[in-house]
Amino acid sequence: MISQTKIDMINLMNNALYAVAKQIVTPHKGILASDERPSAADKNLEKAGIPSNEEIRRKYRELFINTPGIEQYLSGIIMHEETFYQSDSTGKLFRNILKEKNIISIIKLDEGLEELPNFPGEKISIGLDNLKKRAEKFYEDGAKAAKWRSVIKIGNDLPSPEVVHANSIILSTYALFCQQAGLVPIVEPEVLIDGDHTIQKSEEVTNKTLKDVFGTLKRYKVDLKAVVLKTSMVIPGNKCQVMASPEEIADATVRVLQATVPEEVPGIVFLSGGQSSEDATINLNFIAKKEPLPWEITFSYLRALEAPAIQVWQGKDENIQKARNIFMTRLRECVLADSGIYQK
Ligand code: 5MM
Repeated sequence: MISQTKIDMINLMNNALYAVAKQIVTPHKGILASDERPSAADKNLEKAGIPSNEEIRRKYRELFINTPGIEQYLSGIIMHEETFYQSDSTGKLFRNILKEKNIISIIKLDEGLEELPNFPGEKISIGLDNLKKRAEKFYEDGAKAAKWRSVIKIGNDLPSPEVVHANSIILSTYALFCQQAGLVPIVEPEVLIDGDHTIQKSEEVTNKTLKDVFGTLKRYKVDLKAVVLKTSMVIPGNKCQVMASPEEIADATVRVLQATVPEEVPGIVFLSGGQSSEDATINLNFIAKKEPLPWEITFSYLRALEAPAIQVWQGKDENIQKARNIFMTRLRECVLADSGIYQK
C-alpha cells in the first residue's frame, strides 16, 4: 500500500508539473526554440555568411537571450545542452539569466534522428538510452520542461504506419521519463514540409500522426494535463503547385487538432517548419482567430523568429542592437498573431 506521505509527494509533484505546463502556454506569450544541435547551428549560421564555432554559437545565443524585454513576449526558451551550460560574456549562465526573467528553461532531450532499417527515407528519433539520468540531471540544474522532436515524412507511400507508431512509442517513453523526473514534456511530432504533397494530404497525415501519438500517450498512462503538444500547421508541401490560403490552413489545422488532441492537454504550440517568417505569422493569426479552442495556443518558432535577426547580425558586435530590434519586432508580431490581431 502507498503511504499517505508518498501520495502527498506525488500530488505535490503533479501540481508543480501542471503549473509549469500552464506557464509554458501563458496567454500572449510564446516560446523561442533556439535548440538546434551545434552542427545544425553552424550550418544555419554559415548559410547566413557567418563562419561558426563554439564561441560564435555562444554569442549567437547571447544575441537573443540578452535582448532586453523578451520576457514580455516569451514564456520559455528551448535550449540544446551546449547552450544550457553556457554563459553570457559577463560569465552569467544563460539559464540563470532566464530564471531572473521568469522565462522557463526548456531542454532539448532528443539526440537526433536515425533512419529505420527496412523503412527507406523514414526516421525515428533517438536518445532514450540514459534518458532517465539525463532528465534528472537537467531538472536538478534548473530545467522545468523538455522537448523531443520526431519527424514524419510525406512521400509516395510515406509515412508508413509502422514508423509513425514507432515514433509515438518513443515520444510516449520520453514523456514518461520526463514527468517522473519533474519535467513537463513538450511532444513534437513534426510533419515535414518537404515535398509536393497537397494540403489535403498534409491534413490526412497530420490527423493520423496525432491520433497515433495521443492514443499511445494514453496507453502509456502519460499524464496529459502535464503535456504540451508542439505541432506543424497543416500546410501544403514546399514543392506543391497548389497554394493554400491562410483561411484554408487555419481551417485544416484546427479541424485536425479538434479531432485528435484531448481537451485535458493544456496547450498547443506551433513550429514554423520552413515557412517564411511572414507566413508563419499570418497563419498563426488565422488559427488564433478560430478561438475559443479548448487549449491555449501559441508559437514555438526557431527560424521564423531568429532568421531575420541573424541576417542583420552577421556575427558582428556593431550589428547587435539592430538585430535585437528586429528580433523584438518579430516577437511583437507573433504575440499579436497569437491573439488573432496581427496586421501586416
Ligand atoms: C530545426 O531546429 C530544431 C531541430 O534541430 P536539430 O535538427 O539540430 O535537432 C527543431 O526541433 C526546432 O526546435 C523546431 O522544429 C522549431 O523550429 P522551426 O524553425 O521549425 O520553427
